[in-house]
Amino acid sequence: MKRKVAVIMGSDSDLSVVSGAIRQLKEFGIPFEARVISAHRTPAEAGAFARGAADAGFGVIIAAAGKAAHLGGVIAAYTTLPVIGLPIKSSTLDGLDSLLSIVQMPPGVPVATVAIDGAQNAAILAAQILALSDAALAKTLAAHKAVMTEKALEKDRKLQAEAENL
Ligand code: RP5
Repeated sequence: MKRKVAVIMGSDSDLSVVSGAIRQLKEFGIPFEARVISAHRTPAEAGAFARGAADAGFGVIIAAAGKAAHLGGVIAAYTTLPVIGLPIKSSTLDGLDSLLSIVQMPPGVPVATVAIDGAQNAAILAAQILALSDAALAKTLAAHKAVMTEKALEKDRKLQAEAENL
């Protein structure tokens, strides 16, 4: 069975950032479901979702949240599925509050945390986890990396040519 990625966010105001993860999952052809679930405003839903996530066919959960961003931690408390925390820059503290709230988990309950607003990396990391048991997806990821490498090499070639003319 092809496992899905859950993309959950604390508020719909996170979507402008989280959409980057959704677009990347779509590009990889990975099935996903997107939800607004809040650790603070809908804690019962958060617990129920996390407890049922594995049986519902999810393989990885991306949890995006800002400010006192407890969503990933609460989700991770209720499931053994890998949880990827995506800190959102949604406050006057420039997202540092979100980052620290997500990354500083106590021993025993990890949340794999990407950069502030690092939506694309959240999706790529989720894909890499699923690719451990999906050879076709592993090939897709290798191709994606090869394209990225070629783009960077092209930038290097271009810069070297431009530097000659400075
Ligand atoms: C967090 O509070 C959400 O993840 C969002 O980043 C932030 C602000 O939420 P809203 O007031 O926009 O709903 O829980």
